[in-house]
Amino acid sequence: MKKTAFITGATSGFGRACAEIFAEKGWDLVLSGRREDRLQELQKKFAEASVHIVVCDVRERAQVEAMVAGLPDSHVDIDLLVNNAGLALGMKPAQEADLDDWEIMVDTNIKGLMYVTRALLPSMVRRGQGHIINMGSIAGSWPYPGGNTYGATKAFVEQFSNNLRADLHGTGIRVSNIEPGLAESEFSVVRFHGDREKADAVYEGTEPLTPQDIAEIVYWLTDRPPHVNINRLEVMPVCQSWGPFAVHRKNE
Ligand code: NDP
Ligand code: 8X3
Repeated sequence: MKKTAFITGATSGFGRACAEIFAEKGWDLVLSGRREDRLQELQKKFAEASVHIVVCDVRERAQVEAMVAGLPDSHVDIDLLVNNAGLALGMKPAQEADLDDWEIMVDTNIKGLMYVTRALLPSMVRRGQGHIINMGSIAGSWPYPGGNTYGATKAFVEQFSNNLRADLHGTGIRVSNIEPGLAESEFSVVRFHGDREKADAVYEGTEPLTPQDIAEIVYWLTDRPPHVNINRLEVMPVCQSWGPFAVHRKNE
């Protein structure tokens, strides 16, 4: 039976890699993002698959509602939602950070994810099937200097995922939260407002996760037997682990 995946943030990084893997596996796709040229390019690239593209800024509730209300009959039954659209902006300490950056992260990573989920859930519940895979982050569990609001938005994603599972008890719908660590995509270029040198420095001398690594995990989650729900899955590259607690000393 044909299945349909709805992927937000499909124009780059993890979302794009997910689109590739699900197209290869023969799924139909709904791909969304703000950059229309990239969505069109993907639609051409996956000519073999049935791909519906929608330009949508997930921060805009009316746009999200229109996107879901406007799904064509061929793509209306969504088996998988990959709530992936998201971003980090800035790495300054809280006392210096730009409040506009904070608001954009809250509007995208929290409110956008809420809007898309709320719009798609009723039809999943009606059909008694579906899987929501949210893109959390290690930053949702582990604090680091400059992580402030970004980490807090991903902590929301983790707890929202758990609470969705509680609400969806008995419906047959699965919910998973993936929590990746260091991964190379456009993430750091966006985080540093287009400063490619700073972005490249994040990955210098490392072997980070790739979007393909994450897409394979997303596919694997969907490919578990229907009675199996992976609640959360944290993944880091081998080159990444934890540091000691920071202790400020009087002579510093
Ligand atoms: P990219 O910057 O490569 O991709 C981000 C995607 O999100 C783009 O397709 C972008 O599309 C979309 N997006 C951003 N803002 C909006 C918006 N307002 N409306 C609609 N779409 C939007 O980064 P990644 O692929 O790395 O990130 C994907 C997710 O993974 C994010 O949620 C991120 O927080 C998370 N993550 C990333 C990690 C990393 O190290 N890379 C690690 C852990 C989690 P467009 O600009 O076209 O709208
Ligand atoms: C992205 C991972 O460690 O840069 O979510 O916050 S990290």
